[in-house]
Amino acid sequence: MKKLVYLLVLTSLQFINATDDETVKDESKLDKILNEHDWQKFAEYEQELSADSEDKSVDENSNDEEFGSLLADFGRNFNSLPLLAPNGFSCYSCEAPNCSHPHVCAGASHCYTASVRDAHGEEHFSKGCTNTHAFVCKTESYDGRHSHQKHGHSAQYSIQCCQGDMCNENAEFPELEPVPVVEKEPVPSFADQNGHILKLLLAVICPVAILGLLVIVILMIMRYKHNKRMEELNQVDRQYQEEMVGLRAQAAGDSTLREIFDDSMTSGSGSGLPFLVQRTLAKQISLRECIGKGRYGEVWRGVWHGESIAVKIFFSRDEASWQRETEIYSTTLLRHENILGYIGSDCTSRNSCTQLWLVTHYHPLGSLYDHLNRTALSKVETLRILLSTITGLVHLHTEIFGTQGKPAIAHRDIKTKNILVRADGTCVIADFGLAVTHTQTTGETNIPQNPRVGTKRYMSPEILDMSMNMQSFESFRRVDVYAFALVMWEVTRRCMSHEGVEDYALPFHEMVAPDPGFEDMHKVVCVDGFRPLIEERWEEDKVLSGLGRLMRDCWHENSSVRLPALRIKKSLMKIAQLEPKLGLEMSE
Ligand code: C9U
Repeated sequence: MKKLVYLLVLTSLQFINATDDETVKDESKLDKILNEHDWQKFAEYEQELSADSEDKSVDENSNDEEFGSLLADFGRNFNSLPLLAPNGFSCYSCEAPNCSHPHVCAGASHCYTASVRDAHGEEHFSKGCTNTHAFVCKTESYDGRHSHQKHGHSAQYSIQCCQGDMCNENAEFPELEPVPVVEKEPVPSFADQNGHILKLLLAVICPVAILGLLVIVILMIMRYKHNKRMEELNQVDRQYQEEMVGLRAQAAGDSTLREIFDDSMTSGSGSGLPFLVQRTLAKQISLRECIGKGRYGEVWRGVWHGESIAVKIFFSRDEASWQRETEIYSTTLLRHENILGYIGSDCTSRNSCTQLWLVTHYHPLGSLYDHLNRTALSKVETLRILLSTITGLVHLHTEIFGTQGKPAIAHRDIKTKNILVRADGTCVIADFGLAVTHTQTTGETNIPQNPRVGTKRYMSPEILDMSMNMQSFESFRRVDVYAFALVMWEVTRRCMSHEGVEDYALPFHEMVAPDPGFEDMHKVVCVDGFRPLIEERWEEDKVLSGLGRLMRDCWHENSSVRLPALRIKKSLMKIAQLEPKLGLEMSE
């Protein structure tokens, strides 16, 4: 009997397994039981199955179709097992495969007569007792039309039950239908499964690999471009340096700044360090604190050979300014006490970013703008600032002939933020990123290609109304003079007299916003013709009134009426003579 039920269960579960992936593990379990012919395990398995079926019948939502009609029968009928004979029936019992050795079994709820054709086509006939009526008797016969998921063929069976002592004794074995032709359901082969995995991997790996490759290519292109740009910049740098006569390679090693500068002053026509020293400048400098930030980039105080230096780090978008400033400092004799002292330029690559450095002397008092905001000035201090600044401007504007000469240079961005205050109260002019040069002998005016323009607040009327003659170098000088007049106004406001002093203010502070546009400035300066206010207090003071008159002559609407820098310097010296304390100190 057990063997029969076992065969039935097996064939049933083969079907279930063929339709439900989750039960695949049960199938292998049963396969194992089958192969081992272990009846003990089978009994346990039968119990397990009964329990499972009970669970499923409790679940109202269980989908019978999913489990096949067979399981539906199992589930529903288990709960309603009829207990007809309290002591059970006696049945005729004979074992599969050919119902040999008949005997009598007892205590059955039903007697059964069964025919089974197993998955290999072998027929088994048996009779016997059963108490799992629902499991055995109410099971529909199975025609084996569904193929086994693994083997590709299935078993058939038919079973008849009866109730009554020995009711199955003369019962015929139920006939099984002929073996159906079943289409073998394709079982994916190992190679097919591998193919799927391969396809999946390819679908994931390929895009990732392509993306990675693309990123690498882009990075390589960027790196190539960056290196090329660096090479170009180095080329520009080298070009300037090659123009220096008698260039001498010198190690920065143990020399002090002064020794190096003294040497570089006598070694060529440019200012700053010898080229080879400049190449390693950035590596030798330790940046200490950021002392300025702006559209141009940043300014840092650094330490080089134990001395403070200023480092201007340009944004790479303002490369033109770095290039121009380096060019101006390198090719012209710009070493002057009122021009910011140049040490060198370096372009380095940090984290694949081009860093453009301009290294100069460091002035602890900062810019004139900072200084004026901080302190009110005595007349001596005022005149010292103005005289030293105009002296720097005269030097710039003047062409010097000869081997130690220099072209005339117009600054184009004179303002208090571009003037630095030395410890002795004199000033130096900085920022030559926009400078224009002119050489009389060739008549050539060199205007750099630079998208940057001067500071709008300090723009002269002829720039604002675009009437400036760019062909004439003199026009550029006059633009500087106009801007210097505004600087004079800012400084003079901070000069104390008996009547007091004004707070620091930027020119046109009452008329335009903090960052005025070109149109705003044009309206104020050209259309309305405004100029900064000459304070009444100034009229009461000889020096201040003199300065007032001078600035008026310098910001004249008609640029040709404006005084040349040398004339301004002379006028300032005349004013300085009114100040006895200063008269003696001022030379030249
Ligand atoms: C920000 C304008 N600027 C200042 C300096 C430069 N630009 C510069 C120009 N070309 C090449 C290199 C640098 C500059 N600054 C100093 N000294 C300095 C010291 C203190 C300050 C600013 C500048 N402070 C700013 C306000 N906060 C306190 C510190 N020396 C040389 C050049």
